[in-house]
Amino acid sequence: MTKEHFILELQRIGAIKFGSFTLKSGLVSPFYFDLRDMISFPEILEGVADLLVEKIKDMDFDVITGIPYTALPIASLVASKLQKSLIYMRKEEKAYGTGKNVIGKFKEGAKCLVIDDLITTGASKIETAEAYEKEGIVIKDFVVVIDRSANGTEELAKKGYKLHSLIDLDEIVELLKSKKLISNEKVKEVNDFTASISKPKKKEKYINPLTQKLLDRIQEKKSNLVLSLDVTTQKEFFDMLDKVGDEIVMLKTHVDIIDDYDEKFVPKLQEYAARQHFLIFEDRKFADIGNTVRHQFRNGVYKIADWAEYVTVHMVAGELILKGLFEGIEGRAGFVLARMSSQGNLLNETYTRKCFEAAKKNPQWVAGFIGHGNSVDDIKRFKAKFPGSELLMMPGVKKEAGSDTMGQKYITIEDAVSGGADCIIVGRGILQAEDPQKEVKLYRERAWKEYEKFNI
Ligand code: 5BU
Repeated sequence: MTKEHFILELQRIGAIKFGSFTLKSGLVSPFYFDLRDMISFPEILEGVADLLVEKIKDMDFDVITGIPYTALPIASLVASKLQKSLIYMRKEEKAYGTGKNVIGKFKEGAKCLVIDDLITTGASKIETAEAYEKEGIVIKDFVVVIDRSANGTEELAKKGYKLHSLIDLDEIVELLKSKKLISNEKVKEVNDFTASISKPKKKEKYINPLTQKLLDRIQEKKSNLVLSLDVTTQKEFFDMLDKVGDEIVMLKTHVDIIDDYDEKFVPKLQEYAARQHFLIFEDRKFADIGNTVRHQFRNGVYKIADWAEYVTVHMVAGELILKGLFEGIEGRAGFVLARMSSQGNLLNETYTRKCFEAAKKNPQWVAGFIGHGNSVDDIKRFKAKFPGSELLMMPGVKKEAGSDTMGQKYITIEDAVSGGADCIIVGRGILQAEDPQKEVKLYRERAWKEYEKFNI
């Protein structure tokens, strides 16, 4: 069956209608699509399955799903034709029995192609993808029979998904117009309607003040380089700062590795920060229950909350860690560890998603995420899922990709920033260089050059 024939058949069986239809949203639409009854017409079902097979046969996926109910029988036929496994997610929450949400067999990390009948706004596609991702399934591509959306492709792309459609509204309208099956007046009504719903809604985006502070400092200093000053004596620490402090936007410390830490350390650090105009980030990686981290942050020898504007936070103990840390104090925020750079780390996709959910609920306490990736695309997909305007802070960066002997993995400066890293975090790449002063300039320039391409 050709595409044209398929469209005409849809019209014949009443799956495509032009007239005046009140939608769930209250809007009155000049067209209406309903593919549910297609299953009762075997030749049409067969036809659409063949067209879909042709469309997707070269795509990269392990399993296929269809969104219940309408697309499930279609996906089933397509999967069978391609000899791929079918899985699906129950539409109703299951509160008893096995508790299994996904029906069918798949491996953790399986790439799943999603088939649906229609796309209108893209919102339900994104929900579906997120539900599958919660189950350890990777979603990249959606295929729909009819794209009736104004900007579904863009909406999905924002979240890192690709939309493929068999036919779109324009094709249907054009064909029916050429066959004199709809009037010019109707065509105009359709065009007016799609134009009216595609107007972007203005929504003020919340920006955490500490996110804004870092963004401002990046612009002021023309640097998105964070130095990870992992040395173990105060002398080494401040000698290095003398050489490199002017080039960096932020200094990352591990205060607890300094052998001769004493009460003079923090005032001296603050004096450098003011003079060399960098922000302070203690990479403490808080991970305990709220009450404990509150003390770890505010009390003890280091009293980190007194001087570190940013700290890293693990989400393993649950999102209330953010309350424990930041409730009641001004001018402090966390970078949530959503992905790590070390080999074999246990932060899987489900965990990463939970980090995003926690940040979405507590935007006032999250300035950004720490993250890493295997490739530019991987980082882009990761960043597209950030819930708000959080920044991506990326460690594990060097001039050349590689690894160390204790599990650290490195990607290049250019890959990090072009993938979407707002700041790169560099330690040994600079600290162990023969001439750190020269090296810090090189890192700064290379990262900034790439940053300007994407952010100015
Ligand atoms: P390096 O010398 O550039 O490898 O140092 C990287 C720093 O970033 C080091 O202080 C780590 O503790 C920190 N880091 C990291 O490397 N990877 C991560 O995923 C996180 C932090 Br979180």
